Amino acid sequence: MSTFLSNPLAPDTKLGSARPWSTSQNGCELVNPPQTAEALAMIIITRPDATEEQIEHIVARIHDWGLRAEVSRGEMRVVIGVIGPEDKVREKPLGAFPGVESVTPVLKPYKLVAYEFRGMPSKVKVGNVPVGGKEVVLMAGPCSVENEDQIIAIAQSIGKAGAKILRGGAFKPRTSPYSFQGLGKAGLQLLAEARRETGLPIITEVMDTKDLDLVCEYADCLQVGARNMQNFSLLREVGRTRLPVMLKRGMAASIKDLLMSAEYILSEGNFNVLLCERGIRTFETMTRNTLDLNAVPVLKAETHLPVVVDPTHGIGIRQFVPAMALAAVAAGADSIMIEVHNAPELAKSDGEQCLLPGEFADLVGRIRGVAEAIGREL
Ligand SMILES: [Mn+2]
Repeated sequence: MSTFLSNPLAPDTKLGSARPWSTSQNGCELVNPPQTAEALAMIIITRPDATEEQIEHIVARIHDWGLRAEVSRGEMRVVIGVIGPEDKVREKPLGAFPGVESVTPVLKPYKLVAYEFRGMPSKVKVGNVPVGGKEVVLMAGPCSVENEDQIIAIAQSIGKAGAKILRGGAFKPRTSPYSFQGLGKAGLQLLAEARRETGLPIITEVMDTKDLDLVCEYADCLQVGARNMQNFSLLREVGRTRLPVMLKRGMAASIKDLLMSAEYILSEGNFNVLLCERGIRTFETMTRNTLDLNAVPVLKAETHLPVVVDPTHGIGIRQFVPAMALAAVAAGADSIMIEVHNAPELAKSDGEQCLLPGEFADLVGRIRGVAEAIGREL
């Protein structure tokens, strides 16, 4: 049984011609958008005694009708998500199939990201690392990629300490246009070199649709930053790739806003989405942001997508990052992203909030303790 996401809007559903720009070695390939934005999701839950033939028959019929099916297999039951134009879905007698126990429309404004749509948590694979299972996955690395020595040294130390994914910004969204903006393509190349050296898959931010093709050539996971959470044209474009996407919550966005933004990505056919809580802006001034850990259990209940917490940006002060990382694991986060720098005083961005490699290694041991206490592992 696999809980990995298959893609119900896969290109084999004959939706027209391929887009011109891109296939890369990293699986960033464009497929075509779904025919209608007004999709309805209907959830079919099968009976515990439903046979494999009955399930195959249901899926085949859904395809015959020009609708799409997403099959999730649980211990006792199979959940089949049906997607298509509302008028078309409603007229089909989905409850008439042998083996069906219930048919329910997803009434929430978000459909494909809703927990009910799969009826179980999803795993998303970043490179060869599954996020969303029993293991709490650590992502770490510098805020910005600065030079070869820096990124290689940090990648090696975080890998040795137990991180499974390397982060690093090549395109940096900065509050000031006069601040360091990132190395761009050279930064991506350095990340790829660090991946070769360490075997760690890489996550890096894409800020603009015009850079997407380039970033896709290098990244194992695309990051859409907090400031771009409602950049809908960017969301649609990353939704047309097949790379995993980590979507960060905007600093003034509600949990529902985050889910609706994720829906944009899934509606384009890319189900490989991670949601990231990274702190919201409140009246508080003692910390950079307010890390909203409420979002973790709420998201885990509302969506099947894995949840990442970024305590570094959430609190913004090195000394307090470990406490919030531990709290995030306790709250149920599937992954923790932490900024680490080997010489924070020289960092071109966010030096005041990144951990030193030794501090990170120390934190990993404590995260393991919390993970085990709540029945998870590292
Ligand atoms: Mn940063």
